Amino acid sequence: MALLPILSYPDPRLHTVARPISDIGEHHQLLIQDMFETMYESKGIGLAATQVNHHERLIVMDVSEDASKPLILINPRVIWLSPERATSEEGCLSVPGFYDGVERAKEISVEFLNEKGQQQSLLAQDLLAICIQHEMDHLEGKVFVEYLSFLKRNRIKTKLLKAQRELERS
Ligand code: QAP
Ligand code: CO
Repeated sequence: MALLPILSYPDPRLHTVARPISDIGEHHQLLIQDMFETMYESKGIGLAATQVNHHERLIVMDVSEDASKPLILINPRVIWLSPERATSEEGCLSVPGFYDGVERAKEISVEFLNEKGQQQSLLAQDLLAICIQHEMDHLEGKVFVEYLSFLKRNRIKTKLLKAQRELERS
């Protein structure tokens, strides 16, 4: 097991479109374990492979309070989005310390493969539905700050770049 470095916005690699996984191999099982360890250690509820600079269509998440409901989504596909939408406060392990409201579908139905390569489907609501949409955006190279105004996004970009420069100097 290992903690993986997480790419921080505005790293251009976060805008990579991930490729589908055609064969789930041993290295994917290792990557999944490392992604869970990294996510739990950082107190996250979702992590896309993109965020650890691995550009395949793989997401790990766990929206439970006690790290008891790990969920692995490989090659997820949206089947249905509810017309009903809601705004909720989002954050991102790649945008540490910043949170803002994003409007998304309240419910989502997705199809995906689990870690054994078995086809699964899931109808999700509320936080899980939001998290799936947020993480699927990462696989398309999209970060939640792209839904915010130019002004807000630039403020976040500048602050994160400054924080990263200060880390490099120390
Ligand atoms: C995406 O985000 C999400 O800034 C997952 O300092 C977030 O796990 C979906 C985190 C909210 C739906 C609602 C962020 C941890 C974790 C931070 C995360 C931080 C420490 C974010
Ligand atoms: Co994120």
